Amino acid sequence: MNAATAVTLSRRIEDAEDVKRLIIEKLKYAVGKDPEHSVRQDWSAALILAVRDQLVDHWMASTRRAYDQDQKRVYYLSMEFLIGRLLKDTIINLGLEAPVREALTELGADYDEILRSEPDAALGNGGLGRLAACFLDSMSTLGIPAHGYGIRYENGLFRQSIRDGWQAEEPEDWLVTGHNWEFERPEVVYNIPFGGEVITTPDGKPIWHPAEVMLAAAYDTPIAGWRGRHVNTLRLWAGKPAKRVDLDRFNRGEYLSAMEAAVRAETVSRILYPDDTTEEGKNLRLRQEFFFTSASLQDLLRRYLSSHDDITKLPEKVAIQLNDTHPAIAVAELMRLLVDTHGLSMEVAFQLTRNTLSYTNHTLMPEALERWSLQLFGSVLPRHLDIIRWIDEQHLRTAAAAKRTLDLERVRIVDHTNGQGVRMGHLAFVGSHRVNGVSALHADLMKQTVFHDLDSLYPSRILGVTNGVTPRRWLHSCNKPLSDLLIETIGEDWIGDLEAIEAVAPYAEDAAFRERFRAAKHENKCRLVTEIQSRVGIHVSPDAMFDVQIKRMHEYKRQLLNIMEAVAQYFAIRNDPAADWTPRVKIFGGKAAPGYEMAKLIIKLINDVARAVNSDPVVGDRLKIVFLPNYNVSTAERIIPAADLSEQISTAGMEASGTGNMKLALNGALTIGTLDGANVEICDRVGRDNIHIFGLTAEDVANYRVSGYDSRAVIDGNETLKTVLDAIGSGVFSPEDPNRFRAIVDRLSYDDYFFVTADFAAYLDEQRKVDRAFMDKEDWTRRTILNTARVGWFSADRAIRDYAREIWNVETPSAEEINQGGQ
Ligand code: GP0
Repeated sequence: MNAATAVTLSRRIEDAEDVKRLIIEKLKYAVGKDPEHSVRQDWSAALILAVRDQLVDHWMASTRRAYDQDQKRVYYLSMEFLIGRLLKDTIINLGLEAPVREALTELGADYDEILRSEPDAALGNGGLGRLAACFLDSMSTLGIPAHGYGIRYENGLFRQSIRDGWQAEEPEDWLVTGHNWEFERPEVVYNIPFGGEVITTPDGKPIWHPAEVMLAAAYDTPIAGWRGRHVNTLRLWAGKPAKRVDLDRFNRGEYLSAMEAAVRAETVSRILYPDDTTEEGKNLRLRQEFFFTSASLQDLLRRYLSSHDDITKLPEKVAIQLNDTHPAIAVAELMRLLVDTHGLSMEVAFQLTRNTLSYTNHTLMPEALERWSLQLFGSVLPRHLDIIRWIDEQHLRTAAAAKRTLDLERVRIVDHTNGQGVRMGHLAFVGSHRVNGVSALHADLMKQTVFHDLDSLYPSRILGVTNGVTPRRWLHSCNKPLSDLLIETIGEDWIGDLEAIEAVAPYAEDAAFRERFRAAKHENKCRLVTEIQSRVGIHVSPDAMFDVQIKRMHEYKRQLLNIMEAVAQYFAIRNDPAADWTPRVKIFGGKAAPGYEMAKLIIKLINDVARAVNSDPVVGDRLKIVFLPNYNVSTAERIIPAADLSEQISTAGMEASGTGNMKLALNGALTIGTLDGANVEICDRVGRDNIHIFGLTAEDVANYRVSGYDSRAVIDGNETLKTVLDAIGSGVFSPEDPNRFRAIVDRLSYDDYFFVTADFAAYLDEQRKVDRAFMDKEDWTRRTILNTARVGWFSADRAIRDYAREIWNVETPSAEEINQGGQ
C-alpha cells in the first residue's frame, strides 16, 4: 500500500521538469517512440497520457468516497455526448497550463499545435449532445457522484465540406488515431438480447426467449471538473459479438459469413445518426437505443447491489436522468430487470422505476417525438411491449378515474389509432417522477401543447430547468484575453461560481476598462480573421461587426431569414455605396442532416449569395459573407469569443432553449433574437436595452396557426421583401441554374410554416438599429460588458444544482465551498 502510494506521488506534476519527465516517459514506454523521431501525434498521445495520469488518483478517491459515504448517484443517460477536445480543458481544470507550456517549449514542441491535433470527439449532433457534455463538467465540478452513459460510436457526426457551395459529407473517424483518454474495461460486459418471443410458463410467468444476444463492452473516460478535485466517469458502450467468428463456417471456407454475427453486433455502435430533431425510423436506431440503455441499467444495478441488499431502496440511492426520449425504453427495461431478474412484482417494480427515473424533453416539434410502429417494436423487444401494455393499462385506469373530460386515446402510451405505435414521449412521461423542459417558456409550452393532457393527469410533474453552459470551456478556456482581463479585474471566483461575474458590471462605466474589453475582443477577432483567410480564402476586416449564426441548419432556426437580410442589404449598398454603412461580416456555421434537402439548399443559397457579394468591388468591406465549413465544438471555441452579434432568430415557440445564445452573450456579443427559448430569460437578465428583440411572439405564432397566415399578402405589401425573393427565385445568385432556389421562394410564398416573411420587416428594422448602435463604440462596449456581467445565471453549474434539488434529491456544495477547495 505504502509503496503503491509512493509510486503514485512520483507521477504528480509540480513544475515543468515533472511534465518533461512524464512526457518523455510516456513517449518511450506507452507510445513506443524515441523523442527524436516523434511526430506531432506522438507528442499529443504522450501529453494526454501524462495528463490522464493526473486524474487517476482523484478519480479513484471520488469513487471510494461515493462508496464509503454511500452517496446517492446520478446517472445521465444520453444517446449523445458532444465532448469535443478534452486536453486543454483538462489541463486548465487541473491548473497545469503554465508548466505544460513551458515543458513543451523546452522539448521543442508547439503546445497549441499539439492541442489542435487532438481529434474533436463529435459523438453528438448539436445542442442536446453539447448540453450533456457541459453537464458532465458541472457534475464533476459540484462533486456529484455521477456517470454519463452513452454509445462509443466508431464514427461520430459526419465531417462537412463545401464543394461548389453544396454540403458534402464524409465519415468522421475520431478513433483512428486512438482515444488516449479512455480505459477499455474488458471485464465489464453485458448481454443484450434482441427479438424472439415471450412464452408464458404453466404457472403464468412470462419468459423471454430472445432470438439473438450480443454484448455491450465498457470504455471509460475520466471527466474532471474545475480544479480537478472530483472526477466522474463517462462510460461508453461498444457493440461486440458473443462469438467473434463462426469457426464451422470459417473452416468450410465461408469467411465472410463466418463474421456475420460480429459485423451485426458491431454495427450497433458504428455510427451516430446525423439527424437532429427528426426521428430516424430505422430498426437500427431502436436497437441502438435499447443497447445502451440496457447495458447502462444492468451496470448501475450491479453497482447498487454490490453494496446494498434491498433493491426496493433503489430510488434512495440512484437517480437516472433520461436525456430526451432516446433512452425512454429504460422505463420498460428497468421494470423487466426488476421483475424478470430480481423477482419483484409489476406493481412494486413500477413504483421503483418511476421514483428513479426522470425525463428531459428538448423539443416540441411533433416530428421529433419518437414513435415506433407496434410491428417493429414487438419484433425487436417483445417482452418490453408486454410491459408497456401493462403500464398503459395502469395509466388508463388513472386517466379514467380522473374526473376530467379527456380523450383517452390521446393519452395512451400505445397508440391504437393512426398506424398504431408506441409513443416514447408518453412512455417517458408516465414512467418518470419529474419531466422537465429546458427553458421557462419551453416548459410552459409543454403544458399547453404536447403534454397538455398528461400534465392534467399528473399535475406538477412538469417543471422547467433552464439550460446552462460550462464557464470553464466557454469562457475561461476558449477566451483567454477576456478571461485574463476578468481575473485581473474581479478575481477568479467566477470560474467556479459564474454568478460572481456580476462584479464586473460597474466597470461598464469605466472608459479604461471598456478600452481593454474591446482590445480583448479585437484580439479574438484578429485570430478569426486569420482562420477565415486560411480556410476559405476570404479577407475580412477585424473592424467590421462580426455577425454570427452558428448552429445546426434547420428551417425553424431561420438561417434563411438571415441570408435574405444580407441580400436586402447587398442591394441597398449597391444602390447607394457612398452612404454611411456599418461594415459587417456575416459568419455562418452549421451542418444539415444529410437527408434534409431544404436545409442543404439553404447552405447552397448562403454560399451563392456569398460568392456574389464577396466578389462585388462596389461592396468591399461593407458586407462580407462567410460560411465556415465543418462547424464543430472546436470551431465554436474560436468563433464565439470573436462575435459581436449573436443571431438567435428561431420562429418563436420552436427553439426549446438554445445554448449558443448563452455562450455568445457570456463572451460579450449582443443578441438579436426572437422571444423564444432561453432568449426570453436572457432578455430578463441583461435588460431590454441590452438586447435586440424583434418579431412575432410564441403566442402570435400560435394564433396565426389557428387563424391562418397569408404570406402572399405580406410579400406583396413589402417592396424590399419582394425584390429579395424575386432575385433569389429568378436566379440572380445562380445564373448557371436560374431555378435552383425556386423551391425556397415557393415555400415562402405559399406555405411559410416558419414565418420568415412575417418577421422579415421587423428583423430588418432591428438590424438597422444594430448598425447604428455598433457605430457608437463606447455605448456598444458598455452594453456588451453588461451582457457578460449579467448572464452568470446561465451556468451549467446552476442548472445542475436545479436538477440536484428539484429532481434528483442530491446535495450540492455551496459556491463558497467550491471556490475554497473543499469537497
Ligand atoms: C433538441 F430535440 N435539441 C432536440 C434534438 O433532437 N437535438 C437538439 O440538439 C436542442 C434544442 O434544439 C435546443 O434548443 C436545446 O437548447 C438543446 O437541445 C439542449 O436542450 C438547442 O440549443
